[in-house]
Amino acid sequence: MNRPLGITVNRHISDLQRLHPKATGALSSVLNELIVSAKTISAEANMAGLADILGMSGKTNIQGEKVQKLDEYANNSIKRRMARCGHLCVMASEEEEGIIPVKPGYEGSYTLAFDPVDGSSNIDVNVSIGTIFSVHSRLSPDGEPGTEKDLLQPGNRQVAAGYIVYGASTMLVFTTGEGVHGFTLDPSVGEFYLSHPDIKIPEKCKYFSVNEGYTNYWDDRMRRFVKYLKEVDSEQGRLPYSSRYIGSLVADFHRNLISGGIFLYPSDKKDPDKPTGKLRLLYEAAPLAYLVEQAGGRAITDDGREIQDIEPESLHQRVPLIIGSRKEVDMAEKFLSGKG
Ligand code: P6P
Repeated sequence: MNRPLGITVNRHISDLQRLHPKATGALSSVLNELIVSAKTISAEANMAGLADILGMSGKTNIQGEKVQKLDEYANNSIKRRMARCGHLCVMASEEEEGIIPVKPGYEGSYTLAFDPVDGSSNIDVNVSIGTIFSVHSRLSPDGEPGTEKDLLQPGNRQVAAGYIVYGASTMLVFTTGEGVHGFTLDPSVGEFYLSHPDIKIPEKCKYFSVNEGYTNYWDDRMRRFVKYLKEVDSEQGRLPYSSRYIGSLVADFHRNLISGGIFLYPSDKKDPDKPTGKLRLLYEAAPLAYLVEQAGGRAITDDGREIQDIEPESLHQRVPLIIGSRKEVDMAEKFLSGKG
């Protein structure tokens, strides 16, 4: 069969690098190594449901090998591969409390923060899950191990960010500041091909995504905004927005990015330990905020701060997140500032 001459993600990355004559290729190498991990995680994700059937339940499989839960597998896969890529100085993972050093002697000029498998509770019910990553340039001197300070940088200083969504197909979506581009994995050849060049989030917002089960825990202004989204506005001839909430951040974000939508995970009073909501700044909100802004959207907290401007204070800091089509995020800001 004559396959169309698709643009592979490696070709796309080298085209991006050509835009920067002074580029050393280090960032390209970080991205290319991450892509290898994405392919292995995709293969495992497709097998995750079979673990029990294939006698791989429990902690050891029939070969006596330790069977890892998918998020543990994904974390180890990314951590081990990236520690040796030679272009990172330090990493942070949703799965690890502290900073993750790179292999001594392999220190490079970038940092990597990642959520290896976001939404892992959805694996057992076969709902799409995702890996999210964020790259910054180091602040500390080259040649030394990186520090936590290298990781605690605001989203507006990211040099790359993206996610892989493991769904009906596996897609990689990322930005290096020159727009957002989507690639679909052809598992038969193990290549990601450019399938969604220069993604722009539609101005026409079709969906709103929020867990309405927590309505009683929200601030009243948030309740009023979500009520507004569900109302018919005969003056403006507006019908209600459609509600879509998968409970898997990458899947919800990806649908809204492609079709137009707003996702909200606001502060709530359901868990006194998580007053500012459940989602993390460093490796969830900030990378998705960089992507959505590159695609023409917006990302704020529920007290009107731009996600990208927040100076992180800790690796696993949580933030409220309102992200998606710009007009609806602007509208949310109006309601939340009491003007809606
Ligand atoms: P809730 C998955 O556990 C996750 O971290 C995100 O992927 C998702 O958006 C959110 O939590 C769902 O949380 O409280 O609505 O179940």
